Amino acid sequence: MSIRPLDIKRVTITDGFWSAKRALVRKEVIPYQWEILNDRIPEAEASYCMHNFKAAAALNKRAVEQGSAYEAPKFTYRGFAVFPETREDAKDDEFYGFVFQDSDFYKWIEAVGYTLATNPDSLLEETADKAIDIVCAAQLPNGYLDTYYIINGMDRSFTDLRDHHELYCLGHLIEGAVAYYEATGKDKLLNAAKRYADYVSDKFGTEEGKIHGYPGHEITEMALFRLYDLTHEERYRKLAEYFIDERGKSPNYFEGEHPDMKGKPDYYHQAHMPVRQQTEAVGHAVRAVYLYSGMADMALKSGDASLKSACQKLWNSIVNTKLYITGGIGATHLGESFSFPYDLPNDTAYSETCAAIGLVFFARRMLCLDPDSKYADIMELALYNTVLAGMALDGKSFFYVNPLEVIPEACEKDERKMHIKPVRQKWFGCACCPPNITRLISSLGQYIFAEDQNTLYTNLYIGSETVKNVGGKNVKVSVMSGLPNSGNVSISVTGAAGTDFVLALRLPAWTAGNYKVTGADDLITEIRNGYIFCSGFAADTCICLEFDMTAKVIAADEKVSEDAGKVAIMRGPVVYCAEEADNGPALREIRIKTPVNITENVTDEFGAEAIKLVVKASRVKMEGSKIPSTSLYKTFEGFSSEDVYLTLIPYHLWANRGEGEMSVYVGVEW
Ligand code: FUB
Ligand code: ZN
Repeated sequence: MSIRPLDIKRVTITDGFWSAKRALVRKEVIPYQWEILNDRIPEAEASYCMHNFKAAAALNKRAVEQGSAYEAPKFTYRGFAVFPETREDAKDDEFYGFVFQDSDFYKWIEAVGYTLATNPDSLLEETADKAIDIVCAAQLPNGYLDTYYIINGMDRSFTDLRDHHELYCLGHLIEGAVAYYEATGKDKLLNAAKRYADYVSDKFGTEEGKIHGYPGHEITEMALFRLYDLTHEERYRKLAEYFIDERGKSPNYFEGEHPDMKGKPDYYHQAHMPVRQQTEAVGHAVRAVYLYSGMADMALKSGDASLKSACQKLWNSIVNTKLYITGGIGATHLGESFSFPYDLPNDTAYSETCAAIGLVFFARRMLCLDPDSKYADIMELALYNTVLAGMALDGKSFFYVNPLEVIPEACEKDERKMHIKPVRQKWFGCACCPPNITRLISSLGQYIFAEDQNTLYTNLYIGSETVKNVGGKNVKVSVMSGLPNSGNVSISVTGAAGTDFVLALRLPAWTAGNYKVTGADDLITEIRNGYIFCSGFAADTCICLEFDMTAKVIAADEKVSEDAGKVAIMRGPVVYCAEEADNGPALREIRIKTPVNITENVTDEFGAEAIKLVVKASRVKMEGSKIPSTSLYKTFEGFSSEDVYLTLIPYHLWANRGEGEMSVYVGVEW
């Protein structure tokens, strides 16, 4: 049995918390990112994204004026990422940025699509249409569209699938084009995406004479399934399946391009073995969860049990051994990768924002493949913590890396921590994360509910409304939610009387079974797979759920050595952290007193109502004599301790009050 997400046009979000975030994305983030893509924010790193499309379009145009198809120069390798000294040094006809710079526009237009789907805006649409004209003008007559090779030389196109992201850019182009088409009905970008996908489908496959490779950075797989869903054109589904089935075959395709890889298992690209045999999440974390999302899509469409089983094992590998409490994944900056099981360092954590977003994609697909609330729990965890932490409250600066412990001086001076920024950045040369957050928040409507023929699943308790047709009758469901501050949720169901409508209400794992349901007495209820299934609606009904939001003290598994002797605090799905702004420096000295007594304080310090937590703690110092008195070491003679109150704030709000120490895990008194 499987379920499916709802089209975002069917979901109206009315939520207090999320509506404000979505309005921010619409009014501030999307316009800001458009300025960035056009290099019009001098104090932010330059993007060159639109510059590249314009450069490629100009080359194309010139060729047409000369009556010939554009012939790219012979390929010159200029580097994986090339930036001019200054913006003024940028040449009109050169490519700048990372090889995958095109994808930043594709993510942006995807976010614009979702936004227009729910909030029509003629000015934004006009800007987007003009941008699409530029992008389409860059496409070669044969359908190829990747400005890196169009500008630098087509003769090397598809010769470095491992690193050069042409198929990744196709994936993002498809995602953006489909979202824009579904919102506006305009198919110019969609046709460009289809033409590029057709070009790729002619070139790749198992047949003789075709390239037997697959994307070095996954996403194309899930994007092609999406294109198939829209167009029902078999070749897109086949190409996606081919990419998934081909990965990991021996010899590794990438060895042909990079002979130094011979004989080395290719964990980084998840190409170390065929995907159905993979059981441990390994390699580059974003690549991994994008692949697993594509695999789950394929399992959903094909009913392939071995693929479903691989997805479940990979899911378990992540959730049971490689997941930060914040919903972040990818512990090490070395290769932006998963580390070995239980290796979850706090102060060198990578936990890329894109990886948490990819985990949300994977979770939603797993939920559809294997309807169980455990997937929604993780989706919610990633959303309320790492994903939200990725963006500042004003929507104009971002985290790429999401550590769980920060000492600002260490980020500057310790080479092992230089990937960590103690404050959000206005943009990045490699800017994968900011527009990824934008597209996720603007598509939130896809994550709240899911359905099968008669059942509507509520997966995230986000205030919203939808209508489901059951046996020809429209059933309206409205959710009002106090999350993340309060656990009170009410769900009104109208029009269900006399239908076979079933409402499946998720029971979040964080309640640990402490919840109350009222208003469902006249219904037939059954608890299964982490949901209460309510049926037998005889009249309009309002069901109230009261989820226990008492803050909980959480300890990591003993195998996580980094967290030994420490605890973290969660309230509902929200993870808390201590900041220097509330507690002063040297957070390492603080020990929470047991039994832990937590007080909640409402604050509006962060622009909207939030809950701060306060716990009794002590600042513990080791006492002893130093000889000489300046010595780094002393003879240990015992502890001195001072009673303090430790204040904690939601992790997603950290670093909005300037630079300072932060820690999710805090020592606890034994
Ligand atoms: O390679 C494209 C994107 O850039 C990846 O997903 C991120 O991890 C960053 O490396
Ligand atoms: Zn990223």
